[in-house]
Amino acid sequence: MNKPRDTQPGPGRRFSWGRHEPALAVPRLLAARWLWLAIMTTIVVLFFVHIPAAARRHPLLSSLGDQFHVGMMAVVMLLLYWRGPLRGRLWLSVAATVLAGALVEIVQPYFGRTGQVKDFLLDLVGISATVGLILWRGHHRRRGLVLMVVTLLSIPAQLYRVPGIVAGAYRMQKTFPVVADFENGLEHWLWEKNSNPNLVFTHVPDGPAGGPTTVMRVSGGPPDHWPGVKLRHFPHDWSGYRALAFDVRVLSSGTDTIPMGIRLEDYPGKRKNIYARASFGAWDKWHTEQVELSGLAMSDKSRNLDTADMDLILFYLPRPPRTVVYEFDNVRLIK
Ligand SMILES: [Ca+2]
Repeated sequence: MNKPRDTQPGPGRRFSWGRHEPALAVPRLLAARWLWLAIMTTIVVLFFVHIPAAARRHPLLSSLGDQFHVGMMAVVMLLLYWRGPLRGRLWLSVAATVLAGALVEIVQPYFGRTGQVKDFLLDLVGISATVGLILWRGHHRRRGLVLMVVTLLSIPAQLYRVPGIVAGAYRMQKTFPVVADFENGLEHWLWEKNSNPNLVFTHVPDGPAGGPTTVMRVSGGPPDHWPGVKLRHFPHDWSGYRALAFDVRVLSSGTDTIPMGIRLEDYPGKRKNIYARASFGAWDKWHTEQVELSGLAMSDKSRNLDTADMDLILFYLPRPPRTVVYEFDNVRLIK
């Protein structure tokens, strides 16, 4: 019979490098150097591999995907703190992990991924939570627990929209090629503000067909340059359709035509920050606008919009001189 083993990891005599003992006990498993290397390598690879189209188009995975940064950077931070030249040195481990997180975002575009400040901020959430854990469990400082809890609370704040987005995206798959008619509360979760407009979904007695219906009402004005609304999580393949159509009107006393814009992004253009753009006008009566999709050139003129791999629709007011209130209804693709 084996003697019962101490489940607490002992002081790190088995490690040869570094005089500093991690205050947070090293899991026994990590005594195996190959495992440390394997976990670290896996994480590095995950930051740079191409995300399969099925995953990035999946409403749940694409919404949760960013949050992987939190967990992965927390693990990187722990690995650096537990083993290697920074072993036991909390603040040097923090500095190295922050630097690594920044480098990942800088290098990612060369691997066909998108470097984003948002991802780096999520890295900081993971690192900060880990610092809290080490201060709390390792150094027995209660403020470590506070730091960890407060940091982790920012995650539900980012995730509260996810169930609505997932439900809305699944519903849109059924109504497609109608992208939005605003008649079901679920699709309201899918629209996001661009710049800082006021956005409501409201019932009007005089919709595009003359009768009552629910529409999306947006108001934006100075000092915002591109106040508008954007939509993701729709079915990505528009290649069978000729145009994107929508009903639009402006709520104002005048009869001026208000210049408006639509920006369409395909997935391949994201990392180069290129997109297709079209202009249209709106006035105080409902009318149907159609944006022809074929031959719509990207902003750098390198190619046309890839309608088989669409990622984003953005309606906006280009540098409005005053506040404008406008309404949309029946956003749909037509053949
Ligand atoms: Ca409607």
